[in-house]
Amino acid sequence: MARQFQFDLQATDGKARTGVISTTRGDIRTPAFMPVGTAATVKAMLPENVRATGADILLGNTYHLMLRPTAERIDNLGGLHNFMNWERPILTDSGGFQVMSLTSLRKLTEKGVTFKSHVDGSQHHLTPERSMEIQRLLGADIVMCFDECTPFPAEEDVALESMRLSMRWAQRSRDAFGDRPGHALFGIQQGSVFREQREESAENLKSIGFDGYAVGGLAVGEGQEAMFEVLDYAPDMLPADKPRYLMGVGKPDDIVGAVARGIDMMDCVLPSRSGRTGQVFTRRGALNIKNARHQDDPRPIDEHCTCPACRNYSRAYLHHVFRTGEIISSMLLTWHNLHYYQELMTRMRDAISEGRFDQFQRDFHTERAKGDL
Ligand code: PRF
Ligand code: ZN
Repeated sequence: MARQFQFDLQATDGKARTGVISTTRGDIRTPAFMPVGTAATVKAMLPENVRATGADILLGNTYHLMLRPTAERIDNLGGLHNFMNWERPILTDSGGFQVMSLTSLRKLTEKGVTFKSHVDGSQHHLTPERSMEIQRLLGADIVMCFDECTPFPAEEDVALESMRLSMRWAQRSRDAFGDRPGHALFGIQQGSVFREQREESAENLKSIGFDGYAVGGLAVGEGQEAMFEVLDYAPDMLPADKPRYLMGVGKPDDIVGAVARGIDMMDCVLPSRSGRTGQVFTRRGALNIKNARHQDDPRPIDEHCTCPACRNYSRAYLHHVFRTGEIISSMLLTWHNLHYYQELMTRMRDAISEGRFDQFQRDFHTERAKGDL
């Protein structure tokens, strides 16, 4: 019988890798970008349109869904895939990161976290065991360990304690997850910007054994230079034959730099959230459609882009619907941004397959440096 979760590396170029993760719900081409569907929707997009941009997998959130509409309700309605009408793979984050970034009143102990809902102030608990249960009820194909994302900056001894807590929670996550054919569990490396701590964390996770390994605790305010410094060694500490996932990253140049350093998967709210604030990404860098300089411009955002926003609408129109607060503005700009991100991933996968990733990187930076047309 074919394995139900499998990662096949197809080519490497320097540290950059391309391959395919096979799951029971379909293949994930890597390097992969996962659009964020926090509340069981990628905001402003129909699932079939998200697929049309080239996405193979979505990210969902334990934290949001446990509060509303609750994991038990989604389970009773046939699981998250059925509930949101997305039949392809879903990865769910485990909740701790969102608890720490979205709630004000919370208490962290060895057992887990207690917090007040940002929705209605009600009290809730999350532990590694409960997070595994919620992610099982949701029906996630890829389940993330329950961890603590160490805040930045952190003193070395504080970061060490935090990382070791995450490693004890990783073991409890593994034990609670059990054996679930067709479902994968990923460990999450922590250790802040400290190399020895990243090493200890990686060794710990490898001895527990996971289907994939995430690099957590980055993109938390340290800046790109410090993040790349960690990515110069952290991915190499993780097994080469398993997917490596950089959580919550990032801008297009962060993604290119992460792939160059051996990362296979990423997620970020940036393309979808920016779509709703008027920021759009192009090969020539980012621009904001609300800027008055677009109001008479008959050209598309990017004449080379094949997304519906660029094929059918002018910058002037997109500026107008953004300024007037029309719903179609969020739809079109989100579509363009997700299309841009997925096309970037395709271009990287092709460049790695063809052994020209260095040239791709040079061209990527040269184009951006030219600025908007
Ligand atoms: N842990 C988890 N989710 C995350 C992170 C993490 O460290 C990050 C860090 N950028 C984003 N999302 N569980
Ligand atoms: Zn476009």
